[in-house]
Amino acid sequence: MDAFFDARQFLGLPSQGGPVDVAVIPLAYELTTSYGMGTAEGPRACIQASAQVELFDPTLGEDLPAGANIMTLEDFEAQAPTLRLQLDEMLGHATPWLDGQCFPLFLGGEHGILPPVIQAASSHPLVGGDLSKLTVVQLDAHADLRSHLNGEIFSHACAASRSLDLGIGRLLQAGVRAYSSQEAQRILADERITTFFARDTQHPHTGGKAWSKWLDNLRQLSGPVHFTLDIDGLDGALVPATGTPVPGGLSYWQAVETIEVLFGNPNITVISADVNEITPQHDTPLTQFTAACLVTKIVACHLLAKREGRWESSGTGERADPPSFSFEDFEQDEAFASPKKEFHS
Ligand SMILES: [Mn+2]
Repeated sequence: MDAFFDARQFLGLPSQGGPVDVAVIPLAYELTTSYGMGTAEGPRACIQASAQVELFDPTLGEDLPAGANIMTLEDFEAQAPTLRLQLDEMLGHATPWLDGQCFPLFLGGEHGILPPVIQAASSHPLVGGDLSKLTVVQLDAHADLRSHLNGEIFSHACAASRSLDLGIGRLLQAGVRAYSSQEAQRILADERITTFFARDTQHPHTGGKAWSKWLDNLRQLSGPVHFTLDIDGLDGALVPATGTPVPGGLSYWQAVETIEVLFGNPNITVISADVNEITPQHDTPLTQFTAACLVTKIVACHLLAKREGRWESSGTGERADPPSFSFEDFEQDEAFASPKKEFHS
């Protein structure tokens, strides 16, 4: 048995002790999943699958952990009796890691983990309590812009709407190919949103042009960024066990390119990321292994950005006190809270 291998840790790498460079934070959470079940077991399955991922990243040019201290936290399991109180619990769990000292990488769990992670980012030194400074970059099959799903405003299908309601400055989405008319209207009406639809970027003849435009948008960003990767943004063939696999999605290399271009932009700091909607696949580890490969890519690109001075660490201790906030008092942005009946999905 290899003394340096620990199956409970991402990539099997035990924490080195001392200051943490990357925190891998499993959020086993599944309360509002609408179709396939099993996202609560996804983070652990991804960590197990990561044992088979190569430690060598050609862009980084060396084996992970590449001198960094990567720490994998124990599974978070919400205890509170109501959904909103559980979101508060998740917020409390996430906030200490958004201190500007380390890079937190959350593993979900359903996409409903996004609003507490975004709220936790508000106390990051580069955000300083003003979420309008934050851009969210999202890969997803779904726009996640519903006002509610079956009456639940904190459904995974509303993750992006709730992040906008919390006050983020911009939302960039790609891979989107399953959405409602109400979501299509919000994309047009809310100037903070830029959506690249999969039917354009994956088009057999003109897709390359649309994809280049997406990458240009990433290159033009500035300021702090949170990256949210719903693995159903990838083509369903790559992630067949995810809750709602959808055909016609992004290729693996498009997801990799998005990560490399994003972390390569010298004008932004990716302060945090999440990879969500991972569901264990039992007949083959394809779904969780695909997720583990992309999580590894994010870690490698973060470490490269840090090494090359593109990651503005805010280590001077200037941190805003987390604002007093509870999801119990949360109200939707009225302009987009449609009273219309939603169809089931
Ligand atoms: Mn999603």
